[in-house]
Parts: sequence; structure tokens; C-alpha cells
Amino acid sequence: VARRLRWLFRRPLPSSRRPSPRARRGAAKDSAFFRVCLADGLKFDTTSLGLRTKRVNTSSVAIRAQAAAVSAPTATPASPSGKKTVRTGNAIITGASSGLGLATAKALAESGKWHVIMACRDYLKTARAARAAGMPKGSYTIVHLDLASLDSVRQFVKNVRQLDMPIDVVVCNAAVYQPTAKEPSFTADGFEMSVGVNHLGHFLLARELLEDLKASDYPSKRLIIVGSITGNTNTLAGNVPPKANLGDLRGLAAGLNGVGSAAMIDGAEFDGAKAYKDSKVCNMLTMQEFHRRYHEETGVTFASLYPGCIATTGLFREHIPLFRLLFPPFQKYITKGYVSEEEAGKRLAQVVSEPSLTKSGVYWSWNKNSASFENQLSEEASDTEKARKVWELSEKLVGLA
Ligand code: NDP
Ligand code: PMR
Repeated sequence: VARRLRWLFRRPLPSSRRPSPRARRGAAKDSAFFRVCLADGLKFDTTSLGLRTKRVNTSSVAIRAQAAAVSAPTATPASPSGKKTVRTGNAIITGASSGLGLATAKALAESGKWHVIMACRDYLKTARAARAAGMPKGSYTIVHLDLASLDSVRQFVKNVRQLDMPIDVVVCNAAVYQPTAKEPSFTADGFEMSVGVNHLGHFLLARELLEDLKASDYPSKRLIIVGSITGNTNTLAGNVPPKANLGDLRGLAAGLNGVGSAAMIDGAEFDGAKAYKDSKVCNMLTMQEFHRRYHEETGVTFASLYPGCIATTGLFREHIPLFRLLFPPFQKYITKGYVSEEEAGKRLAQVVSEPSLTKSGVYWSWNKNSASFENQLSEEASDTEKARKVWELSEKLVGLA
């Protein structure tokens, strides 16, 4: 059954059903329809299968069905009052199964203005999380994405295009943090895990989806990459050892595969906490390089942000229990940098949808009253030459150059 389903999925669509970029720009189908998600990442429209999939039930392939409401087709239909209204936007959020990603997905879905594509590696966890968060039915679609595999990223892009929805915003949010790892672990393509998932997986995803963003007719198209204060050495938090430092990029140039101990971007010995901070520097450099290369040509807003210290999220799941116990009160009462998941989600949702936050090339932060401001990146995170080199080396590693 699994083979048959795969075959059906891979069969090219008849040309009448294959969406051209123009058709995609022209937006989605006007009726809600049924989709099927396979846990291994395949996703297809059951209209091509008739009712046969209804009874499918195998132990080897988990099949989940979800009704997906598709956004209204036109960009600016006139409302009865004669005022122009903007159609529902479609936002992809990676790592929307928990923490900041889930809180952002919820904030956007509840606004009624967004359909969220939750790009996650664990379908069941995401479905449960969306339900538990009370996200309105039909306000989201879950599509499989494992950023630790470039094949999965490419498959995700194909699957998302099959949804036949315009892509208006992409949020690169997912991340792993491995502060206690003694040895590096590696992605399917052999890259050190933190940089492989947080930076390289997102780099390929963002590059692939740029043409979809470009084709969208949404009034404000955005590509957002979540950064962090801990990657910025112009702050107190960024000076807590081990500090981020990409060095001369020799490890990245060597493929980050641990051969000759090059599992770190700077070629130094493996350090999980530093690898995470380095990956965040790459995220912030990538956002700026996108801005320089593509903002004028595409009209897409490129932004990064530090949402505050969300000390309760799953990001710290691999840290020692004592850290997990003390970190939230430390951030709440000592540094006062703490922010709840809900508040952080609202902040990122602002970067997705606020009409006032359309400026491109900005690293957003918030002050104590939760007002956003354009923050200053560290010297390394705003180094244009380094940004260009990281871009070019990353292109090679993900097979774009
Ligand atoms: P969480 O651990 O709650 O969320 C991380 C998400 O990334 C999860 O949904 C996780 O999926 C997903 N993910 C991990 N690996 C992969 C993968 N290989 N493929 C696809 N998805 C994956 O942490 P946060 O919400 O805190 O982190 C979200 C973002 O916020 C990150 O970019 C982080 O760097 C940033 N950030 C967080 C801060 C904080 O204080 N927490 C501060 C500053 C920035 P799964 O559920 O399957 O594990
Ligand atoms: Mg930090 C103004 C002070 C401040 C802020 C906003 C953060 C955010 N941290 C601050 C200060 C300090 N931290 C100080 C003074 C210390 C030494 C006691 C400290 C320690 C510390 C540790 C051990 N902090 C940490 C860790 C982690 O393991 C977290 C980390 O680096 O994850 C990569 C972390 C963080 N501190 C923050 C934030 C936002 C984090 C985690 C998340 C991230 O950057 O994504």
C-alpha cells in the first residue's frame, strides 16, 4: 500500500493540474479539500485518489488526514463597504511543533488573517500541539520537514508547491542546541548537527522558496530567520563563554564533516554550545546577505530577530536538569531578559504581519515595554565580507553551486 501511495504521489500531475508559477501567484483553489499526510514526508491531494485512501491503515506507513482550508484566491477583493481587504496570507513556519514556532503559529492562526504551514519533522507531535494550543481547525496544514536532511528540504519544497497556495511568508525558526554533547553528531548529509539544521537546512529552504515568495501577490512578502542575542558578542549574553566566532571559516570550507576535526565552522575542537551560537551568527549573516542580493529585485522583506529569552522552551531539553531548573528564574529575576512563549510568539507574529515592520535587512529586538526596535548586530554578525563567504561556502555545501 505504501509503495502504491508513493507511486501515486510521484506520478507527475497532468499538465492541466500542474500549477504554473503564474497560477500559483494567481492563488489557491477556492474550495476546501481533503489532504493526506504521510509521516515520511509525502503529501498529496486525495482528489487524485478518490475514496480509496479512506480505509488505508498500515503499520509501516502512518497516514493522517486533515482538512485544510485554502486561502481566498484574490489579493484585494473589495469588501461590501467598498474598502479593499487583503486575502488570507500563507506563512510557512519551521519548527512549529513547540516553543516559539508554535506560539507564533497560534498567534497568526487566531488572528484569522493567516493560514499557517507548520513545517515539522514529527507529524503527530505537531498535530497534538496545534490541537492543545487551540489553533482553529482549518487554519493550518502540517507538512513534513526534517532540516537534518537536504533531501527532506527539497521534498518539502515540492510538497508545499503541491498545496497550490501562494507562499507569502517563510519563517526559519527551528533549531537544535546541544550544549552537553561531547562528540559532534551529523546530519544525513554529514554536516555537524547544529549548523547543519539551524543554518544549512534553512539556507537551502530559503533559497528554494525565494522564487515562490517572489511570485506571491501578497502586499508584504517576508523571509524571517530567527537569530539570537547569544550570537552577538556586543552584548553581555553574547560574552558568556563559549563565544560565537566563525574564525576564517576553514571548517565550513572543509565541509563541517568532522574529518580532520573540522566539525566547527572555525575548524576548532567541537563545542556544542559554540556550534549553536555560530549557527545563529550564520542565520543573521544570511538574512543580511539575502537583503543585499535580493531585496530590490524581489521586493521581499528580509528580517531577523531576537525575541527575548524564552527560558522554558524545548531548546534546553539536552541541558543538565539543574540548568533547566535554574535558568527560568535566573532570566526572570536576575537578568530580567525572560519572556513567555506567548509573548515571544506575538513578537515574531508582528515581524510576520505588522504593516509597520516592512523594513528589510533589520535585526529586530524588543524593549521592556514590548515595543520593537532595530537592534545593532555584533561586528562579526554584520561583517559583509564574512556574510558573502558564508553564503558562497553554504551554496557549495547544499549543492546550489
Ligand atoms: P524549541 O525546542 O521549543 O523549538 C525548536 C523547534 O525546532 C521544534 O519544533 C523542533 O522540532 C524543531 N526542530 C529541531 N530539529 C529539527 C529538524 N531537524 N527538522 C525540523 N525541525 C526541527 O525551541 P525554541 O522555540 O526556543 O526555538 C525556536 C527558535 O528560537 C530557534 O531558532 C532558537 O534559536 C530561537 N531562540 C530561542 C531563544 C530561547 O530563549 N528559547 C532565544 C533566542 C532565539 P521537534 O518538536 O520535533 O523537536
Ligand atoms: Mg544567558 C543580560 C543578560 C542575559 C541575557 C539576556 C541572556 C540570554 N543571558 C544573559 C546573561 C547571562 N547568561 C549570564 C550573566 C550568564 C552567566 C551566569 C549566562 C549564562 C547562560 C548559559 C549557561 N546563558 C545561557 C546559557 C545557555 O546555555 C543559553 C545559551 O547560550 O543557549 C545558546 C543561555 C542564554 N542566555 C540568554 C539566552 C537568550 C540564552 C539562550 C538561548 C539562545 O540564545 O537561543
